[in-house]
Amino acid sequence: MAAHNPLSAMLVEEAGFDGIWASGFELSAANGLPDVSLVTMTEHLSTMRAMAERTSLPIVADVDTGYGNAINILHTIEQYEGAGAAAVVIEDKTFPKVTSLIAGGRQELLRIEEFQGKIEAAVHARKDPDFLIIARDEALIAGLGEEVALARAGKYAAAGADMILIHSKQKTPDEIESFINAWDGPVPLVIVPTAYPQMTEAPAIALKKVKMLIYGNHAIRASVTAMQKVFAQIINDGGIQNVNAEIVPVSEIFRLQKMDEVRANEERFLR
Ligand code: SPV
Ligand code: MG
Repeated sequence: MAAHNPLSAMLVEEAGFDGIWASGFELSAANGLPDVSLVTMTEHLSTMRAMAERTSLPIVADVDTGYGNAINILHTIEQYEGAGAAAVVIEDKTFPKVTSLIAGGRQELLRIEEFQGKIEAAVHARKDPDFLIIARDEALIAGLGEEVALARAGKYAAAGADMILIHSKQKTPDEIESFINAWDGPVPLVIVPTAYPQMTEAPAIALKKVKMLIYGNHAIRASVTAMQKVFAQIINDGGIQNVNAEIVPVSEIFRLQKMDEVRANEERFLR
């Protein structure tokens, strides 16, 4: 499940998900910005590190295009692995990228050889062999068709990617199902079913080759829904007298902040 700050990451963990997606889209939106390579590596990395400090779940870091070329990737991997990520997803777009789900987006892909070099650099740079390098194939997003998507995915696996994230913005699962069925490469697949939510976990797993589903933006969308609703009610009511039923009590925030520990520590250490 996506998260954009430590609190949302903590809620992901409490809800029972088994991993956190440190989403570039969510962090961009949380900063009031479009997801077009405006958030810097420093900003994303520090958010990711703060999430890792507050949760114990594995974090899959969305590093967009990797913040540069293969040389920059060497540094990116060192930094993200050092900050506690369990995996990175690197996408095969040119920098600056354009968010994938936008209709009519300008989607330019990197030369295959150059992206292979980036994946090879990422594999070379990791210290722990369990740190996953996930190559993100945007050929379907760019409208290049299944044949190109399969060819690119095969080359990325050959370059050493541990998994292939195949993204689609079709409103039905047909395109992704067809890719999954045609994929006979040596590594498993990751999907992001935002545009085709009919593809739930059971049918995705039944297709055998999918080993990870990413819910890409549901934390930020849930937050926006909640804030829009409650803010409108306060404006309409001319006060906060009716919203308590709609929102958690302050005590719930204290619980998440671990104020009980602060109390205990006060008793123990403050003299
Ligand atoms: C993100 O959440 O930042 C993603 C997924 O990369 S998507 O926005 O669907 O491209
Ligand atoms: Mg992203």
